[in-house]
Amino acid sequence: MKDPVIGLTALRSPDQSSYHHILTGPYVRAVTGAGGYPIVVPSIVDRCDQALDMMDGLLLIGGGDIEAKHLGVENHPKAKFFNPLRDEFELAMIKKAADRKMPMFGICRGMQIMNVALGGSLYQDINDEQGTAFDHMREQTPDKLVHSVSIAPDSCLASILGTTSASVNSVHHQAVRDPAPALRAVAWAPDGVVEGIESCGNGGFMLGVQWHPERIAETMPEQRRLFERFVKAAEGYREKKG
Ligand SMILES: [Mn+2]
Repeated sequence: MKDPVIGLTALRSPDQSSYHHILTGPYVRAVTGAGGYPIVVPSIVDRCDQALDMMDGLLLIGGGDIEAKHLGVENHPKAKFFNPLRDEFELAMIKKAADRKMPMFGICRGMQIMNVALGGSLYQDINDEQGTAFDHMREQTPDKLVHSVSIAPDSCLASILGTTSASVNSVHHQAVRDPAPALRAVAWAPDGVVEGIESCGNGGFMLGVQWHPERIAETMPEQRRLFERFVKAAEGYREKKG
């Protein structure tokens, strides 16, 4: 049997000086390592259905900040690296994937935009708006474990990781504020910043983490399991789809 096809929405150059639709290596390795076949999905807003028809799972990768107009407010002065086309494309993809009950996994920005697409809100800058004194952005390279998270014991996330506390490599200054109605906050940094959201009842699978499991999956089996569980959900979706 062929590997489930995982569509990863492409990263685009933040300054938009480049027309590249990029997928970086760690995501490719993490998906293939979990038994999925990764494809890059470029930001073509009017071809969402064509892309989704080819896919069994949607993986939303990291990137720059989301424009605040999607939250109905003005951009915060510290918000940066906007990519309007990518925002528009991913918001449409997430809504359509949710309608199809396609498994979704959001990483960093991917978790945030999943929450926005499904009706949740964000802190545009956690230091200014959530009030934390902790700098979640202090490590510029997302390989280092920088803070702990506590995980709801009755969550899918805890059951996948096999623990209710973990050290994570999170690099961000925005975060989920109110989870979307369909999603539940299931992991928190010590300062209360949301680091995980999910909905995995009723046969569905939507998971978002604020850290970068693709960067540590090769050395940390519990982080690798996030991809394995997601790919397994994609396999189940494909079987149901027929
Ligand atoms: Mn963090």
